[in-house]
Amino acid sequence: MNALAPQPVTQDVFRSEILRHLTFTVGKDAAHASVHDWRMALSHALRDRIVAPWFSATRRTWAEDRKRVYYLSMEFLIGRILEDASINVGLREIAGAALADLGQDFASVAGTEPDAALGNGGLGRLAACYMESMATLGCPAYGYGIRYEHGLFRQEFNGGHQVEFAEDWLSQKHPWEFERPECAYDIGFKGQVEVKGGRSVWHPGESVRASAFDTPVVGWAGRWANTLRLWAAQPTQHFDLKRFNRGEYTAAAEPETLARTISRVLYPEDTTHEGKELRLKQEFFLTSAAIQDILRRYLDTHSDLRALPSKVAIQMNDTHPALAGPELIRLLTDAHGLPFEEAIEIARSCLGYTNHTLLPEALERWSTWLMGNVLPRHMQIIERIDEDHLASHPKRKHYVGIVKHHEVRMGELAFIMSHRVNGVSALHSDLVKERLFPELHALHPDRIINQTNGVTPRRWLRMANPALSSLVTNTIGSGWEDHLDRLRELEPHVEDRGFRDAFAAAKRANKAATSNWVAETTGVRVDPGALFDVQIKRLHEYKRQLLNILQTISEWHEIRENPQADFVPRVKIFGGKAAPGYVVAKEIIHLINDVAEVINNDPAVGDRLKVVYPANYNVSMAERLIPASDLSEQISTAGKEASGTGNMKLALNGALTIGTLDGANVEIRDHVGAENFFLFGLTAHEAVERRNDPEHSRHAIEACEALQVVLQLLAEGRFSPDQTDRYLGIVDRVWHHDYFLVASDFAAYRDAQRRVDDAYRDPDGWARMAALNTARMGFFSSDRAVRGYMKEIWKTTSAL
Ligand code: 26V
Repeated sequence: MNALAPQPVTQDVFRSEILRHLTFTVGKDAAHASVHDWRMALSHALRDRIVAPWFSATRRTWAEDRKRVYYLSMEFLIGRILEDASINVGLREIAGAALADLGQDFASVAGTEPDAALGNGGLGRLAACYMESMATLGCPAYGYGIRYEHGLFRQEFNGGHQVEFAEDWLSQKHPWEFERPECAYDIGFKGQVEVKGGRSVWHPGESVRASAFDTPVVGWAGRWANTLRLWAAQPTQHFDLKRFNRGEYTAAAEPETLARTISRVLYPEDTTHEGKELRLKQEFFLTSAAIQDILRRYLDTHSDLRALPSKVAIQMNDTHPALAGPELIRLLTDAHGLPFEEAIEIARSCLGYTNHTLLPEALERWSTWLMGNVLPRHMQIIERIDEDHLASHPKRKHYVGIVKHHEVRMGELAFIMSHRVNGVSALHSDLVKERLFPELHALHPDRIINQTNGVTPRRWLRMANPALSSLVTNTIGSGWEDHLDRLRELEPHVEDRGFRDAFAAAKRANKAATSNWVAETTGVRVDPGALFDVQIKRLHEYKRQLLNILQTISEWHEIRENPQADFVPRVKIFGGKAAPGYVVAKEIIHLINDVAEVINNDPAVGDRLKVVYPANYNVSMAERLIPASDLSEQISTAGKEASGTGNMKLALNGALTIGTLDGANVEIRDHVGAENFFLFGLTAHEAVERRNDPEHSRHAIEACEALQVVLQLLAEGRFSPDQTDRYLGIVDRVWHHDYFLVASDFAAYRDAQRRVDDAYRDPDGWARMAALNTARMGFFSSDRAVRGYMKEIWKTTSAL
């Protein structure tokens, strides 16, 4: 028997394991342990249970010499780990009971865990879902990222303004990671390139050490576990004792401070590229450490680098790790002596690139000056890749290529260096072909494919929504957690009144709990019977939180104009952060808070309309709000949201969508049925056409009296009595600079909200539609998405 295989766990066994860790790992006596101590003890007891599947998975991968997937991402937006891990190893109930035995409450203990917020939004959370699905599917994989000391900033509101504070998740010990000081690589920057005996030798002018920290990621039922390897930057030079002894204390610590800057903080911009040297260094730091680690592991048991693609698949999560191509070529040629032409083919066969955005301001472009200065050898290789591509495609248009106008375009680099490029929803992948890379697509018609995003049902249904999960299990049995298509079996039950009532009751219970939470966190009392209308996502003009708040103002005005009319009570819930430098987004946050202040304190409105905006939206807040949502706001300007994944989580949890034909909304609507989805607005092609009319907003405003009223109220300062001109800028933008077509879609949005009200007036009809959403969302499991990547991009199979 395997000595490492742990005893089968009973409540008593697990209880004593918690106590053992409390004593020997935490060093505390039960009588004096704090909630934090209990969390550490519980986490270690659980971690022990993950080590066995982790070791056996790793051993099998070695023994069977399996192809491994390497997921390179600057962001992993994990959230809390404890409860999710306990569910996946099947110990959630036992852990709860064992803790109760010890006088502790599982939710209170788990609730003290800080979110691992190593990401901004969609792209980072997708990486976390895919890690969990790769583990569930038994796909041997490593995630590679950066161990930021400070994750995404903490948001507070002060007088309605967003204020940012440094996030500090590592101020407490992180119990899930294993430090691997023996696994470290030097990462060079700057310096010169010398040609010696026909080979290029790069002599970096600076270097830092990338040191590994491993976190196991366990899949459903504990059948498999992979590694998330995060790199921390450390100085290569040792502490300068001579300077210290001379009394130069700060100077002695300088190299250390400098090196650590690289993994100090996550960049909080998720849509605007700034050509900052530190960001480029972070990207190369991650990429070089990962590629060195991948080659080291391969060469441990193989010697022929030509066969690398049979054992290695590298996925680039957007262009942030796009230096993977040049870095792999550099190591294959400069360090291992392969000819350039072979190196480029090997690299391309290993690499895949996922595009997550079409927004021009988000596309990474580095000046050739900065690239040449920070990474001189890579700049040469990039130029060579570009020349090689032009030579193979002599008809390539003069404006196509990687290096243009003294800039390196990372999208083109990633495209040319990958054997597959994928978009993240059907519509987005079409737009990647049509709008982003039309010429490269013509030259490589089979390269761009689609892999529609997905979300993990373990975290986003089973864990976040125990009420609905129990109903599902009681109705169709267990097993849906890793076969989400089985939710279809709910459909016949939807015709059953008892099932619909139970479905509505689960939603109602979640709303009641969330009402209490809203009162505690915002001070606003909301009616759990009201329609919970939820828009939770990063603040961005294209996501059109502005459209939502303008419609809210319109609704408020109507209630005041027709106090006797029969309004459907609503709670408008907003959540999300703005990039600290994004002035317009911050103005919209201020507006939402100002509008909330007026509406929530208007006695003429009462419980018919409330607006709440709890600060510091993060993964944990999403887990709280999504199960309590009735209406999911997915109202981006068509053509701008690559996919969305919050839209999937909400629909899966029985929220109906009000949305445009954008990103994955299109496919969600196809799956749940057009009659169970509130569609409105211009299509992606209509939006482009609409902008050809230079007066599009004026025309839209003149045609819509309700919008005129709203803009008038704003201009009068009705929501900013202390500063009546505060929102003139917003009013002016809607009139004259409305690139995101808020005015053009306003009337249609308002009509759609009317249809929502009408539908909500029939509670049973609403429950039917909501239940059909849950029943038909199985396609959007990240297991399906990862299977797609395995088959179409990584060419790998499950080890299970
Ligand atoms: C972009 C940039 C631009 C350069 C500066 C740093 C930085 C950091 C992150 C990003 C990523 C933005 C792209 C992104 O998050 N896209 C979202 O990806 C989701 C997953 O595919 C998708 O559902 C969302 O629609 C898409 O906006």
